[in-house]
Amino acid sequence: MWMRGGTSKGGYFLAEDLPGDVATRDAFLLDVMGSPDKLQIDGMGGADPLTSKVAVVSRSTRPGVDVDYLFLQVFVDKPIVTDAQNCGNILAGIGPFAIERGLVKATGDETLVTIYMVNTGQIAVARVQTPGGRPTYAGQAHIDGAPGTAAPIPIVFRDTAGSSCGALLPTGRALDVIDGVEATLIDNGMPVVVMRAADLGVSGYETREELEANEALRARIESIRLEAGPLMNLGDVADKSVPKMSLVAAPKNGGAVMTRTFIPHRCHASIGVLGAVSVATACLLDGSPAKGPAVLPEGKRKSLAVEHPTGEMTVVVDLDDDGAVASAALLRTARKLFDGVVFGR
Ligand code: NQM
Repeated sequence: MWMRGGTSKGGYFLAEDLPGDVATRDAFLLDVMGSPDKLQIDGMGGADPLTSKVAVVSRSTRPGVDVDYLFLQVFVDKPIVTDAQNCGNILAGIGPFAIERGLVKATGDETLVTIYMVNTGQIAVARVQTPGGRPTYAGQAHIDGAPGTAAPIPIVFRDTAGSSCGALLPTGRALDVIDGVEATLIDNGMPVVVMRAADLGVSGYETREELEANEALRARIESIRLEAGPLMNLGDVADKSVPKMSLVAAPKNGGAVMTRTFIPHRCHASIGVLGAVSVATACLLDGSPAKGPAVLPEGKRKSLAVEHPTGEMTVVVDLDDDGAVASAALLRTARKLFDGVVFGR
């Protein structure tokens, strides 16, 4: 099934429909997407990392969990399929897909789907609209970065700290300096290097296209990323899609912080879901370069609008008694686009 999940798009497969052997599976998925090729002309991919994504879904055997979701990023211009990151946008389609495929039974007008995210070993709970026992995609919820409105799919994340890096702050500090640039190396669901845009010679309010055309900036960001990878317990990240690189500035539209995020080579048209959770968490940390520009509300439950090139994504965080983020929630939508048979070579 092809679906839009949040502000991403990709192929959703039942695990049993894909080759069990990983090398054979990955070769098939490269063919399906048409990679490696900048245009992905010979496949289904949309010539952008945001539209070259795959979800592999199966019934879960874990207690209290409905389905297991493995996310695979298929590189556009390299023959790489990686499970080294999670994706909270593609996650938005998992609940409806699982119900459509009969892995989960609808339980009334709304159905809670508990999802184990295989990449990072964490749980997300999605609330899917199921009037008459079937998922509906029509509704009134709007998310920035996707046109129009659709049925709301609120998602709650628990235990996202240290998803891939083993700790929220893998270096043990909220502030590191790499190549003279102050950064927070953080993982609250997604490994992200958070830096002030101004420290990299840009405002943080540029368009995606302007930033992507800035070769010097991209080279500097990549060199910082390659140094940050091992510091974040990610090893050599030359061929990985993590860590993401987020440049922050003061909010412009009444939100908490402005962002421009490289994922890691293209600049995101908006921001990833778990990427936004990680950036929002950095804004709350004393010592982080993100805290200065951020505008933070009071209280133990904080609604943090993470501004991005096409609007904002609101992350609702609940703090524990120590002021640490205990859980995060946000709103996504998804849409079934196509259901059928896709071919390899
Ligand atoms: O951070 C893009 C996206 C993502 C990832 C990326 C995501 C997340 O927008 O949870 O959703 O950062 O590669 O789909």
